[in-house]
Amino acid sequence: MNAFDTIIRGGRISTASDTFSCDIGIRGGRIAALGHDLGTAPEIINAEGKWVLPGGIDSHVHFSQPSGEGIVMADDFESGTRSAAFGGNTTVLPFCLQEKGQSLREAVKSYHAKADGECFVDVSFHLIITDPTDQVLGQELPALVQDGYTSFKVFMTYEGMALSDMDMLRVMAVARDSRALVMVHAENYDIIRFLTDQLERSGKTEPKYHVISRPITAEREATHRAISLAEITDVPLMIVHVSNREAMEEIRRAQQKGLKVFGETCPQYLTLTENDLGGLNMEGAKYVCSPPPRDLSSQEACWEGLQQGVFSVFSSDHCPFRYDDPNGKLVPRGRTSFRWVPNGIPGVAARLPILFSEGVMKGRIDINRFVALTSTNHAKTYGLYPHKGTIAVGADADIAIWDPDIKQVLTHDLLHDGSDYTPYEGIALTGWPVLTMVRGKVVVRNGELVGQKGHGRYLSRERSAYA
Ligand code: DUC
Ligand code: ZN
Ligand code: ZN
Repeated sequence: MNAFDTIIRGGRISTASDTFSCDIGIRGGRIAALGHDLGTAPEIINAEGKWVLPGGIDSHVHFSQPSGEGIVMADDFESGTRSAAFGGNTTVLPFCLQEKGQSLREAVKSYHAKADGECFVDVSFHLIITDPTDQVLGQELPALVQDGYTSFKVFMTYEGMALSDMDMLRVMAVARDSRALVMVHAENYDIIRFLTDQLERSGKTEPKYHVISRPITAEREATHRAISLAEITDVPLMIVHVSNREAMEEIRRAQQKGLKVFGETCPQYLTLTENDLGGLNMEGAKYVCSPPPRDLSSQEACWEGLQQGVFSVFSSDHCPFRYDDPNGKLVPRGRTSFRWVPNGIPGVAARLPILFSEGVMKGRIDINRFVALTSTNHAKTYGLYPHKGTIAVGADADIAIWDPDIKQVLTHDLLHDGSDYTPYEGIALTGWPVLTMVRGKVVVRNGELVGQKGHGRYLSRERSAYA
């Protein structure tokens, strides 16, 4: 009998802390040995000349999320996790949205029904709290944290989703008491409403005005306020999808004070600008997301945040809608005002190749920081480490093999999602994930889907390493 089911031979392995060359012996879906001369196995994967990295963990994606009347999200759990695998990811953390009036348990049940048997990679849910009733805060939330739903997101903006400061404090206090982590969408709701009304009154309704309606000031103020509320309640806080320097500096200041405040940025804030929303007709709708892309100096600030550790995670915020579709970006109401254009862009498969090429290959970050930002820190922050997020004996064999010599222009057909475009079309990339393995099973090999739907499992999570 062979000691291993699979051996990955001859690759250069990088983790968040080290780089070394050795073979990987895999047995029963886990890494069983790292070394040389591991013998033979039924499956030998030749990784010579390739980089062998922990599979990507994308801790910020949206699949099958209700998005308003007449709007359909472009990815369900099947297409979303398939696309994730093509982009070198082995685990994703989608959101489970509580609808107003819905019990959290019901919401969780309905998301499990959407995901069960559909996934190509492993998944685990964050909860979105929109209706923090006494029942939700007093009973459901603590019980769900106990059951492994150990992080939740709250919104400071959006009709029907925005929480008051009082409700944020109440949610945060429950998170602290049950040792959960709170994620915040930080934009000032009233500033956005005020500016949107003003823009509409003066006929400024095209997608490009979306950016004007959500200025950096609105994001900076809400970031500061969310941090203050977390300081008062003594809870670990993740500010998600940070787009600019002023918000980044708020997070840095909190970290320097010793607060458990973390930051996330995303590919759109490194590669897109407000000018992308200015396309003719409705083309700009392809780039409508919140917070919006800013300018080149904001991109520089986001790179600085990644380089200096102010941002510990780099996620896609994959929130996909089809473009040429009346149930997507071209919903009829959206032509009357940017207010109604579905908010969000796809990116689950593009995230890693963009950071690999723009970050590692261009010398902005080293490969160890790449692994930390795209895998290890997600696992630590969201209670999946050390089963996930590293290459070590005993860890799940969740591995992406990268060919650093592949050069190609990013096109939508490489991404295999349910949308009909990518906002990153035309970016010239160096490096590409040529194999994605989830718990020892190859899911994508050389651009071919070889994994089985249903191999992806639901992961109940431990507490955050920071809670
Ligand atoms: N927030 C997200 O996290 N994703 C898409 C839209 C939004 O506002
Ligand atoms: Zn958000
Ligand atoms: Zn999001």
